[in-house]
Amino acid sequence: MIAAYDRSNVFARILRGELPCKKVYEDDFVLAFHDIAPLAPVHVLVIPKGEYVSQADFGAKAPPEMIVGFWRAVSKIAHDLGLDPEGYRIVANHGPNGGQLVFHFHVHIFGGGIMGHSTG
Ligand code: IU
Repeated sequence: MIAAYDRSNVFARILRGELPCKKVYEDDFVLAFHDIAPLAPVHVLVIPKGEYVSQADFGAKAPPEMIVGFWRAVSKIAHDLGLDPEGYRIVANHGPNGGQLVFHFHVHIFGGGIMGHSTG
């Protein structure tokens, strides 16, 4: 069961500047920062600047310019991190069964090594 957006979630607090992060990139649409517990040599989280619980919520409710801006930023960040030539993985966990722990939509960028094919 995915609850309504909770403004006290940790990524909302990072967006409001109430908690620190190791920032990688920011523009009008997104904030990107290093994951606090990296699962790959490069593990960056990209979050939209808006109140979206999950990828489904984001797709359903975000204005088209936000959706385009978000995904272009994901590509730019991966490129700027130098991940393009060898490749990388993007993951969005949706809901409890998907392993989502923080209920502010985010994409994981994993890179810097060969990713396995396990679903975890
Ligand atoms: P998930 O897709 O919701 O499971 O991913 C949440 C991620 O947020 C996970 O990889 C955590 O290590 C990460 N994270 C973080 O970077 N900073 C925090 O303060 C917290 C979680 I709480």
